[in-house]
Amino acid sequence: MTGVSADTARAPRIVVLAGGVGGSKFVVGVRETARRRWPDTAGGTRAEITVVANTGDDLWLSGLRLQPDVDSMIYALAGVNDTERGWGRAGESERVAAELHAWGAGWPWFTLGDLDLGAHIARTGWLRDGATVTEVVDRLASRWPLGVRLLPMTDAEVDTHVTTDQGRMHFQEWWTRHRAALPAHGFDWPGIAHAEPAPGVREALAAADVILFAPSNPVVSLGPILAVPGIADAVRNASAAVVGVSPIIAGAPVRGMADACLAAVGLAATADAVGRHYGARAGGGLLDTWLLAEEDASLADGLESTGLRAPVHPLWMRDLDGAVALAAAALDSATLDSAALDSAALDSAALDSAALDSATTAQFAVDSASNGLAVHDLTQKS
Ligand code: FO1
Repeated sequence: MTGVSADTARAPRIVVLAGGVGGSKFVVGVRETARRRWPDTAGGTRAEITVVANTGDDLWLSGLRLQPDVDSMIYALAGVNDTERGWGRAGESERVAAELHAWGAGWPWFTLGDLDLGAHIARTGWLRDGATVTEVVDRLASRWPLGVRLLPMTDAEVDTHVTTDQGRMHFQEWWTRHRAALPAHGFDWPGIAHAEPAPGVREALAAADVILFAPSNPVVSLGPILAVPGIADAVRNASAAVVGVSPIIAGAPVRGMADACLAAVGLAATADAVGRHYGARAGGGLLDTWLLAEEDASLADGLESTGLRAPVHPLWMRDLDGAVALAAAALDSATLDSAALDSAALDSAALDSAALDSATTAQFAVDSASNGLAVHDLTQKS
């Protein structure tokens, strides 16, 4: 791989599919990596970063529209997030929540912070005025200089529901009230079969140089994004390198309760099972590369036999340095070798070890029926 001179080259177009806390931490790492590798003159980056956010976690509560993953992303990129709790605003107070509970309104197990409520009220007002979800997300994201373009996966309402032993309920009730401990048998997103990707999503994927799957919950964060008709195909057909980061390390989710979600759709909580679930593009799946944790190095050979590249890196994002190192490893794993691209920063040892040529990948092509991702299968336990 050879770099090209900075004055004729352009910085890469990076698209990240993301949801949840893991997704927002990873995107912060991608932004910082881009700032260091492709700096502009104003302290930002010349790279174009588009984040496609999960909106499957969204809900109506006390007459307000909540978008937890969109808000987590905005708060984290703005640096106003509560890093201990993992959701909501730092320095939050709960006076309104106490009043709601006293009135018997809302869900007693689901706390709406006072600062956070400002976002929900603003969003609901704009939606009631006729704005689309894309327009609302754009307005919310414009409050702070986030350094990325934030798009919802769709403008349609496709809130996740869970089928459990105690009936069907909204995802947030299962996740927050029951801490994902109620045995679940599947997830569904009413109306998603007729949803369309939000304006700009297909175009961003088609124009991307690299597409990154954040280490987000594969079932309820990236699952809904990929279940919006047209998005999985746009990833499959993209000219970009597609790199996923495992959210599972040594048989356990990095954070959250992804193991319960995986069990509900009949998948093991292993980096191997999730990598095979997404599948290699060489075999009709979605990924070229699946980044494994060092703890899972023994899985690499098996995954590579399915046509995936499976480089091994530290995957923990304990702080900004960890998130930057992970984002850098993900970008290094992409073969950004277009002559028009400023790839000078991509000639690291990690890149050299990770990047096999496409012929090598293609020779591992496997039967797409056994390996390709069937996102709609997530609706049922197999
Ligand atoms: N998570 C909780 O565990 N308890 C809560 O009371 C809670 C409130 C809440 C309010 C707004 C919001 O945007 C997110 C909130 N979350 C809460 C987080 C959320 O339930 C999930 O962690 C995400 O949807 C999963 O990505």
